[in-house]
Amino acid sequence: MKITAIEAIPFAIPYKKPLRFASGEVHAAEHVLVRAHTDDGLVGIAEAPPRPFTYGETQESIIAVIHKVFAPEIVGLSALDREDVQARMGRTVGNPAAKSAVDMALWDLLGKSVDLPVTRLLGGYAERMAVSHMVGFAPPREMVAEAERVRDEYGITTFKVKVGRTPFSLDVEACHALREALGADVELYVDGNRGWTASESARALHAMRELDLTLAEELCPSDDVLGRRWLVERSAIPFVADESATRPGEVTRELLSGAANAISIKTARTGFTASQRVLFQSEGLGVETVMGNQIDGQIGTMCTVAFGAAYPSTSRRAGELSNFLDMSDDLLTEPLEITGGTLPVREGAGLGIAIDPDKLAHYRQDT
Ligand code: MUC
Ligand code: MG
Repeated sequence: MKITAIEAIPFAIPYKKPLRFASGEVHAAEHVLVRAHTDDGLVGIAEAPPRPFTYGETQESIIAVIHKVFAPEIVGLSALDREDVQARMGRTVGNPAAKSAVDMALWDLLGKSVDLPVTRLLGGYAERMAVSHMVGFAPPREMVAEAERVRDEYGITTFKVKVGRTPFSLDVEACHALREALGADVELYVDGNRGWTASESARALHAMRELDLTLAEELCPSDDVLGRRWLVERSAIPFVADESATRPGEVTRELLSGAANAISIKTARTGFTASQRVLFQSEGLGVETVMGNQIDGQIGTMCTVAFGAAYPSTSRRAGELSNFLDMSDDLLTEPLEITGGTLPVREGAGLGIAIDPDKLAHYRQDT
């Protein structure tokens, strides 16, 4: 199982409609397909979605760091040497999506080598994950129409509403409209992507206190250290750290400093190996986790399902697994299907997915 090559292939798939939120907007999935090859002919795959506004990575930087820094360190190791791979990639700071895609491609290889699904190797707890849908910025009527369509078409009943606009009354109005239209039976929570100050966040939460929101995520920046602690102390609902807690050390810092009391786990930025560390550390500290979405395509979504379904605490609440619905197409031979508001794990070896060569030829940008 010696690693012989790591490929990083840029591809671009347009969105049917852009996703807008406080820290940016996405119009196309300009991602990187990572393929790890071994001397026994196996190929492991994963996907890296660059989010420059959150982590500073671009499609170009992901390809460069994989080809120029990580591949030379990793080629020649066994695909089983995952901790050695982690240690070698860990010498380079940052680059979370690039590191994660390499890690998950190696797990896919591992599963394929023993003919078992990755989700079973990780923990094998559940067979499916409930799906939470992310509703981006739009006039309230359009946000309501989108949520109703997704509920009616896919059976999804959990919604994460993007907030963080100025004035905050725009978002308060949208959340009220969603609760009124969708009724009491759906779960609603909010994500501000650091768009508000602590005092705006407090006022917005107060204005939405009747809406039975279950979580508030990154409403204001964690660099506003005292303001954020003040806000979290007063919040009646758990405050989720997402982009402020991108690795185990940051998770400890955010939780112990009182800047958050729940953690978003995104396999796109902590792969499987570091996501396990973040999960076990969160469980040990007694805080809830949510499986988040870095606006992944179907490959990345399958990675989130494989990890989230593997453990009781990550499969307990709905995972953010539906952003791929906004894409006009994808690369898989067998597309993901959300039914009854859930996505099943795949039974096949590794991640249980395969790339359609014609689709890859069509969407890749390096030929
Ligand atoms: C989220 O939860 O914040 C927006 C930026 C990003 O990296 O992920 C999304 C969703
Ligand atoms: Mg978030």
